[in-house]
Amino acid sequence: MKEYKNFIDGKLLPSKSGRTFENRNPANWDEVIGVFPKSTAEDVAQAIESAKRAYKKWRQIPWPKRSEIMRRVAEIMIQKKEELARLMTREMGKVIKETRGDVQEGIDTALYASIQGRKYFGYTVPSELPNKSCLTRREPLGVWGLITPWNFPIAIPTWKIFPCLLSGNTAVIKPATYTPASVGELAQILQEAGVPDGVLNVVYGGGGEVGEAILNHPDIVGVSFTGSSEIGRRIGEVCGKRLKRCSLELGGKNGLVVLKDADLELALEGVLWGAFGTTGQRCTATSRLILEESIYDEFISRLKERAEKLKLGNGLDEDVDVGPLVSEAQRQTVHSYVEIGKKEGARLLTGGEVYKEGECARGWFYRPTIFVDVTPDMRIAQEEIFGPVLSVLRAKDFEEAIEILNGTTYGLSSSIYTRDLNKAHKAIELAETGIVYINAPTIGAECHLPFGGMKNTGNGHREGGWTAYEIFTEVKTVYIDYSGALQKAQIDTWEG
Ligand code: UN1
Repeated sequence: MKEYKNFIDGKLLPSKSGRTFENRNPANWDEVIGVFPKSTAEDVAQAIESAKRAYKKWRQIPWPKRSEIMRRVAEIMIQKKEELARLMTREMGKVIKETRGDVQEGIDTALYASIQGRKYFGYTVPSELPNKSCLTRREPLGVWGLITPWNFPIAIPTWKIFPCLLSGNTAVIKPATYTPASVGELAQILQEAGVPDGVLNVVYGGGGEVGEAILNHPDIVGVSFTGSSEIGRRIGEVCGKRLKRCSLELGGKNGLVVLKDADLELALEGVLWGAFGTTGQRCTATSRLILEESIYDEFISRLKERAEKLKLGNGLDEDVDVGPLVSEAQRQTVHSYVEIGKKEGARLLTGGEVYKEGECARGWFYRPTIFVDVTPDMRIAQEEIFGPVLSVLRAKDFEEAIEILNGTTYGLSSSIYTRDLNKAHKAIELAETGIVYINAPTIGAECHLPFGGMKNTGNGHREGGWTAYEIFTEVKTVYIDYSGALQKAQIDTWEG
């Protein structure tokens, strides 16, 4: 068990409150991973103060130089990949193959940042007046608040930290209380790679105290948040009132459509991975399966058989397919949705219960669960469950499938399995989601492409790729007049 401290101005400091909290292994609740400071508004203010001081110098370091530091971050992460993955499996529960992928996503994001600094282009634009040039450049904003979730303990923090810092901002990050260790280790890697003191600060604790303190602090210029729509609304409200920039990455109720002409075996594998990978705890998880009527019975019987073969257990075991849920509370939420589904009249095809065989009795395991005969108005077809629960709906044809697909308040990811090129293209056009997959499940976003959703999934920003840099920079428009005379736009003409 390791004792972690806040990371402020390059130093490891206890919380001024003297209070701490534990982080435990969801696969074996007896195992304590680490002890963390329970920070207060005072700790947050100190972290913001240090980020504010560091900003003055950091923003003036040329982008390509900041990029070099990001390359070193990637190199250290490559060396520590296995160590970080194992720690992540212990603190979060997902299986080791996936935590290796999570770290890899962080490495890829650092490598992307390492080239972005040399190619983050502005525009040069002709002027309407002679002897005058016009251009745009992108500038950092100042000190950011980054608030991250527990389901991708390294990847999502890196989606925010790396573009934020590369752009010349400084930051205070509050990782989720279920997975604080991954960000704690990441901060040490950044320091080792040469990120100057105060550029990244880490404070630990709950949203009510630490999150609110970050959000409400007048020196925070923007907040980037990934988590629930409920908290997202609260953050948006405060940022709106205070005119702070705000990027929100919220829930999903992602649908996967299988049309009758699809490769059913391929679709089956996609559904299992999309619905039960990460124990269903992804914002992009496949939580609705929409089947065209004529394949419905065959597909669900094959799906049941395959889902029941998935092996549950401690994610450090390479043969395990599905790890535990992150916490007891999460397991209770999942189970309460199972009760809701039953009451609503959906038919439980498999699962629907806690799994406690052998060593799993010490963890928060839940059987992969499938409800069939779900109708679009049911709560299990509308609300984000964030667990291994799949709702299967029936569609009479392509048109109805798309209507069901779009019939939720969320709009993150969608997927269509078909061999019909025309239908695939029509689905791409009609899907009301920020991400669309053809013949692949709703998960599997790559770090160099925009990531985010429509409708209640967010507020229009996109993380990932070049678009993440739009979140963390302001456009500055520059006019350079080299005529030596006063020229009046819209009034003077080129004839003089
Ligand atoms: C999330 O769903 O919470 O697309 C993030 C994926 C990952 C990131 C998912 N690369 O599945």
